[in-house]
Amino acid sequence: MQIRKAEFKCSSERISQVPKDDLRDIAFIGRSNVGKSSLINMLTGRKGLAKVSGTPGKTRLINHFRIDDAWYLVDLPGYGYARTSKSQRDEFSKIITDYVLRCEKLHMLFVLVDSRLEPQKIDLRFIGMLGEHGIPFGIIFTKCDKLSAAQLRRNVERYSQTLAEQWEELPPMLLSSSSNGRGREEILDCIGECLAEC
Ligand SMILES: Nc1nc2c(ncn2[C@@H]2O[C@H](COP(=O)(O)OP(=O)(O)OP(=O)(O)O)[C@@H](O)[C@H]2O)c(=O)[nH]1
Ligand SMILES: [Mg+2]
Repeated sequence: MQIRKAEFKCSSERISQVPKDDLRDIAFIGRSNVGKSSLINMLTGRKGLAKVSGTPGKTRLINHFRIDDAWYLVDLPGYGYARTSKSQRDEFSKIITDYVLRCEKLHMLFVLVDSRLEPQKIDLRFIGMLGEHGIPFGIIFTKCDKLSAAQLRRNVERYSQTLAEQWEELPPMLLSSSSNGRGREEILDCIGECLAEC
């Protein structure tokens, strides 16, 4: 799939403010600083479309980007940033859980994980919550430019093994680098397939 047109639509503080049309959302979530906003810029080929920062917690709202007048890419705030998670009970902020569990526009959620790290408990808890609620999701490994091919293979394998302890069927798993464009075609094709499903 190709992206021809990408435009910022709106930022929402709560799900009652998201666009009211019937275009579907493909959303990115993950720990603060994992590279959600960077990936949106890489996929759309528009460097400054989503705000990127080296400081975690940059994206605070639900940001809708309208793609080819046909669907939305959605940039969500990160989780796991110390200042926003007071206790385990509310480690995922209300804006995130409301959107992910209640927003009917959400068609597919990609959980972004840092390819350099072993499976992080907070990501596994988040993925567990998706499973409990039957939310369709895939996993995108970010910052793959920072690892050797062998390290990357090892880390992805370890992730698959960890998920296989809980899941009979593994979700789609894709590799990416916003620095060198790796994974662009595969991710867009995966999104295209998701959108082709009703
Ligand atoms: N080397 C490398 N750096 C990356 C990649 N993706 C993101 N970064 C860097 O990681 C930092 C965080 O990127 P963001 O895209 O702002 O991360 P985010 O997940 O949107 O962060 P929050 O909005 O704070 O939750 C920035 O300094 C990016 O330049 C990547 O694929 N490779
Ligand atoms: Mg961001």
